[in-house]
Amino acid sequence: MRIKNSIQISLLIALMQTVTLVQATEKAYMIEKFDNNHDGVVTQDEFLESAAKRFKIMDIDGDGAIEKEEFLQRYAEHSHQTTTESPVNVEHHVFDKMDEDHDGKITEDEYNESRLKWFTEVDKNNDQKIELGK
Ligand SMILES: [Ca+2]
Ligand SMILES: [Ca+2]
Ligand SMILES: [Ca+2]
Repeated sequence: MRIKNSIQISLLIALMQTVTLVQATEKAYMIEKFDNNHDGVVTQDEFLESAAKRFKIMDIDGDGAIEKEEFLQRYAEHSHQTTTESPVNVEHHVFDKMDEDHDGKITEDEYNESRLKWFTEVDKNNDQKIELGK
């Protein structure tokens, strides 16, 4: 009984450590990508500004929405340039998450909303800033 409990506890601790690690990595990623003025902090303004720019880049045919083909094409180009460690099929998952009404395209509203949601999730202390160690 005692042994079983301690195994459960160590599993729980391992799980919590993983979650913390994921959050720290996510913050580092956001700071690397969105800290436009390189002061080590990503403000909500900086983040949304980058999001708007990114939306225009992703919308290859300029019709105001990111179709899945556009998304996958840009994603492939991007991940080819920066990293080869991207988990398989993560781009499909990301697209589906952003395409809230599931009509196969991400409108600018859907894009901004999902970006803002992401920012709010990472911004745990709700000061509209993302910085490491907080
Ligand atoms: Ca900054
Ligand atoms: Ca488009
Ligand atoms: Ca949609």
